Amino acid sequence: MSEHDRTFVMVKPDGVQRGLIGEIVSRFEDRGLKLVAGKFMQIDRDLAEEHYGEHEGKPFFEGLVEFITSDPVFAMVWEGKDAVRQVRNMMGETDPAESPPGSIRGDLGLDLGRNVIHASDHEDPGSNEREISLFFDEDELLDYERVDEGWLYE
Ligand code: IDP
Ligand code: MG
Repeated sequence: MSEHDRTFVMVKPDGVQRGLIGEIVSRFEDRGLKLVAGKFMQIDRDLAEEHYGEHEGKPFFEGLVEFITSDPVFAMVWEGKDAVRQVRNMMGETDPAESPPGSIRGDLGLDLGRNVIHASDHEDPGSNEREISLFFDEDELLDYERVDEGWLYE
């Protein structure tokens, strides 16, 4: 399994409130990615500031922290071949308006500040591991085989 990587994904408060957890989980399951951890939780300010630390000082930072801590989120870890890049491609661009139809943000969102989902960035190597360890303990990451794995990979 060493050629497979893991990525951190989160349905943001707008996605939870709009009843989109199932839709979003389905897309990753259907793609063949494997769910290895999941947690329904409300993020506190410390965790939010650390998670979005790269954006500290930007004009949208305070609003982003307030939004992400305002209501529950669904945090997950997904595993698969090139998972970090595949999930970013499925997610679309940061702005839903720039996201193609067929992508999660392009199908389910309209506004930059309410873009439904977070996923680790393949252009920021190591962000996946950093984000996974911020949200999950090692023993919460489950190691198992999906029954269809033999048909998903050559
Ligand atoms: P990403 O979520 O596509 O990785 P980032 O640039 O890392 O995008 O920004 C993190 C989050 O901050 C975005 O998903 C979005 O919710 C919010 N954000 C980014 N830029 C803006 C902005 O200009 N106005 C409002 N919110 C923003
Ligand atoms: Mg980002």
